[in-house]
Amino acid sequence: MRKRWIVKESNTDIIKKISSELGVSELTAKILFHRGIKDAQTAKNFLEPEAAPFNDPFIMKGMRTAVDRIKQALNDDEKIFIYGDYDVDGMSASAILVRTLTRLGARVDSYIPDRSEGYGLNVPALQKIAAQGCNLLISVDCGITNENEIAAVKDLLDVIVTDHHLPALDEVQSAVAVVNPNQHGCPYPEKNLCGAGVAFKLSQALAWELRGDDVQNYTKDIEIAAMATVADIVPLVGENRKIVRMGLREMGRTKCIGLRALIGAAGLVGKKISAGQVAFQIAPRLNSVGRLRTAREGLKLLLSEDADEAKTLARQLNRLNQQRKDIETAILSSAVEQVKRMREERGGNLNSLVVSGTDWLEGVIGLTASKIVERYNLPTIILTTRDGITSRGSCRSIPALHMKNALDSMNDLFEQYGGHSQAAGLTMATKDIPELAARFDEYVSRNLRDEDFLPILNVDEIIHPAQINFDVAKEFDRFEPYGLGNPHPVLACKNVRGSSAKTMGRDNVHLSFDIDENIRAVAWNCGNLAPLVESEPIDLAYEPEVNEWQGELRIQCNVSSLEPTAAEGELFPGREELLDVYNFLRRINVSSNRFNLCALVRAFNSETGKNFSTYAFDGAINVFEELGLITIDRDKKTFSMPRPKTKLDLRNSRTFRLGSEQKIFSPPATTAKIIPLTATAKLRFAK
Ligand SMILES: [Mn+2]
Repeated sequence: MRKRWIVKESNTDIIKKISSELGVSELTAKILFHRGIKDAQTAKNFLEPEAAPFNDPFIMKGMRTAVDRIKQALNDDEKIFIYGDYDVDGMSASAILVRTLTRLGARVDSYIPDRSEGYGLNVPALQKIAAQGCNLLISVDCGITNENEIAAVKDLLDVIVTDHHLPALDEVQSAVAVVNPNQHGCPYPEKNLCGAGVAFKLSQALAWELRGDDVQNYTKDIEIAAMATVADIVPLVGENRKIVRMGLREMGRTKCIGLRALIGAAGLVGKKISAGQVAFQIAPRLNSVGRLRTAREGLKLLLSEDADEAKTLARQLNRLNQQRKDIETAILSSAVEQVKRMREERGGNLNSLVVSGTDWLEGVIGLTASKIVERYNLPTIILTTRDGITSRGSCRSIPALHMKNALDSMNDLFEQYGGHSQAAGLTMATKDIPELAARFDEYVSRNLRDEDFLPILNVDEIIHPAQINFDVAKEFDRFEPYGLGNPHPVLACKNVRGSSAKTMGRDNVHLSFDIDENIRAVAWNCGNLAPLVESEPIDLAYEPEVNEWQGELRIQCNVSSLEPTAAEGELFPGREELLDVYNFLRRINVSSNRFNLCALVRAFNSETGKNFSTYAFDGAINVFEELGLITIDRDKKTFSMPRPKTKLDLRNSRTFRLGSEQKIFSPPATTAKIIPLTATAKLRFAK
């Protein structure tokens, strides 16, 4: 699918000012500007979060009262319970407080509900905890919506709520203290902390109060807080950025035996760990145990004092994570199968996707919905039913469509629903799913234009890789860690010439090539495009990185998007040409089902004497895919050509409509704008 490039807007004066005051390149200043940074001090705090101070935890409303009550519990040797949540944030927040209080000499125990008990505090659990002789309960990552439950056990238990979620309408009044930067009237400046972040701040406050530990130097368990901050997908800006940057640094030498085992199970021992590795390799392992078994096992790991026990637990998590992946793959392939049938039956013209199944794991359908959106770039709802009567759905959207508004327009169909612009959840009667599918599709088609369905590539700067010098590339390191609120910078350039393309990795899935002879580019999962890079100009999005290669430092372009460039003046294939391509594909498919785009273009051109660019040929294939005339399995690299089930109408294909209106061919080759850099390009191979 062709991407729509949107170059972010900037302000030259501010960029020049940041650049000169901070001594960074204008490119770096521009990327900072695109992250909402408009002055040199904020920019400095962003680039050097370690040097920026922690906020004083006692600014948080309720912190003083909470600390005093915990101090009293320590003095009176009361038994304290930590009550958490079953996701990574909840497990981590629990672990941080248990570890802190244990260090301070408290008698402390913990409780995490099962998914079947539901999220947050529940009365039976609270009563059971009180019956174990506990006087003080501290909630982490939950509790802010549980006024009723806290009131119900008021005579049995003192409750301190620590949370980061937005408060409900009826505020918590029955708790001894409420610590939540998002509660009404809390002056704490950092509103984006996760539950474990709040637990970490409480630990800082307790250590200062009871041990006189300087808040600015207190970083115990910061690596656990960092893991949760990444996993909970809160913005990695402000104090969160400081926590994650410092926590990632500590991760490799963590004193938490369980986390060390987890890092080992993920195969990351001795490696510099990035936020991405936490998000995709470490956190999912902890998450799976909460999804498939009980989060108490995850917490047990984080609290383990025994390396052998921790290793055994971490190995179990590996197995569960594999199981979760298998379930995800099964749901995904069944969903893809449904999309394929819908395309064939409707002859294209899909504006949205509504797919459903029986006994699909509720904890997994949200992940699947995200993958489906990634693949088709259509607003998607995935539903699952257990009893056949009621279904639960997970919704994911594309930027042009506000999902919550779409659901509002058909709220008569739902028993329950909620969410925001890009994600939502719902519960409804299974029998109404066909009606949901029809009305949702109609809503989307009414509200979106064809070009809204093109995936968007947000570009920080149009710049040719040869213009990136060594100094500038080095500055890119300082943007890490990446995550919500701080995406990878995207540099892009059209009409680039590549050479010396080589495939690498297992099954030759990855690609490396040279730009301008001496700039190395690496494109993951693009191995099949090696012939394209060799023979035609390409459109690139990339991020520069400095790395060491054969003892020499050099710049590498990490390619995030690689597309064929349209030849200048070339038009989108018309009806006749599409028919030629279609007949060619049918002929080929009789003897081979191998799908290799570059090889197919060559064969087509030599067989028909035409001169199709890869871009035009790929456009034609997109049209057939949308119309259900071709099914491509991009993992297996095979294709099949089902017989059309409906009368063919090319105008049912969005790509055809956009193409014939000349809305998807790239504009004439963009000449990269040159921006002044701090040093000359000669430095590229500096040692
Ligand atoms: Mn949370």
